[in-house]
Amino acid sequence: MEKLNKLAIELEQTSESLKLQPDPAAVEAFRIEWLGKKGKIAGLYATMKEIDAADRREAGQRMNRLKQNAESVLEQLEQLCVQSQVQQSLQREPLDVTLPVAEHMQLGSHHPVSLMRRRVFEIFHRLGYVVYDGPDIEDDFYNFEALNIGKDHPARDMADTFFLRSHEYVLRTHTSNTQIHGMLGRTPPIKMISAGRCFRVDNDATHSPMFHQVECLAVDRGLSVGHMKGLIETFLSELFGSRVKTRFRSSFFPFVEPGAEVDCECVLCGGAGCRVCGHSGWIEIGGCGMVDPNVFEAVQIDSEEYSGFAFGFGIDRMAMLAFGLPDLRDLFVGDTRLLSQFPDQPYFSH
Ligand code: FA5
Repeated sequence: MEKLNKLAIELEQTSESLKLQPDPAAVEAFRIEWLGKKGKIAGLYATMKEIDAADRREAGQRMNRLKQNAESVLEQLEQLCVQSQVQQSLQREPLDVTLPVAEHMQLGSHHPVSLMRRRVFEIFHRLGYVVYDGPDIEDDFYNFEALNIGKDHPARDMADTFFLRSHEYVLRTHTSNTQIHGMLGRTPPIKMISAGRCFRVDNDATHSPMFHQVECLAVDRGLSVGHMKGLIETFLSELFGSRVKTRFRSSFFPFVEPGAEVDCECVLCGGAGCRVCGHSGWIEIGGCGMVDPNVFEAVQIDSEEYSGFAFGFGIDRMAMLAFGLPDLRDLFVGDTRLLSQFPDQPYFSH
């Protein structure tokens, strides 16, 4: 009993002194000295057999209490150590989250192609069109076959294609594949818009091997060329302002009939003719037309009941016009000196 009393006092004193300066090494030493296998508490339990049978019960209870006290002291000391370490590191590395950011920090900016795509989506969203996505890697059916571009069709040469895995898959050559994804398994009315990367073996001031297109498709009863032309003109004047002249040129795409190409006046020369527009005064931005009955057949839509129109425009070309860029490929070099110059609202004033 005397030994128990002495140890209880010693535990209290040790605990007080350790709490004054919590230190992980001293706390570990405390654990070993008091609660370790050969520690003071274990030593105390070993003396149990020497105690008179009459006192054993009380002695056992007091030993258990002492052990519990030692365990709770250990827990407190460990918590104090963590707190003191946090305090010390705060003093060593003061962190003031209210300070303004360093002046030399450069903020990123949106890529001109992203700005253009966002603006196009905004316009079509207001017109009630739904945004669809489509894969960059496409199989023959979606990129060619269902779009009425048969195996031996010369249009496959027109689109100089990057083929994958022995011609089974292609890097999509246009976003018109999303027309097929958008129509298959759906019943009109359909009003969709889709944008993304396209790939062709092309390389000059107005052509890049990787470029972006936006595709629009509307299918319903009674849609006509007039609806298509009205929509394209509304869209382009929303985008570029009513000052920019546009024109439609009759053209051929296997998936539309009739088809046309859409040109905008070259902003770099104001229509006078320059190197970028091939001295024509116009820059082609895309193709359009009424959905061909063969395409409707491939997606099981009745062409007797429904008609539709579609167009696919080059987003990079539109960015080129909006920002007055002389070479479209500059957009993909990754030079931040160029890319950081584009404001969020770059469009011509109305
Ligand atoms: C097509 O790709 C058709 N799928 C468009 C279409 C959709 C027609 C729906 C009818 C109905 P085209 O090959 O003309 O058409 O390309 C359309 C536009 O994509 C071009 O006018 C141009 O703006 C852009 N474009 C095409 N190739 C490149 C390229 N290599 N680099 C940058 N832009 C390109």
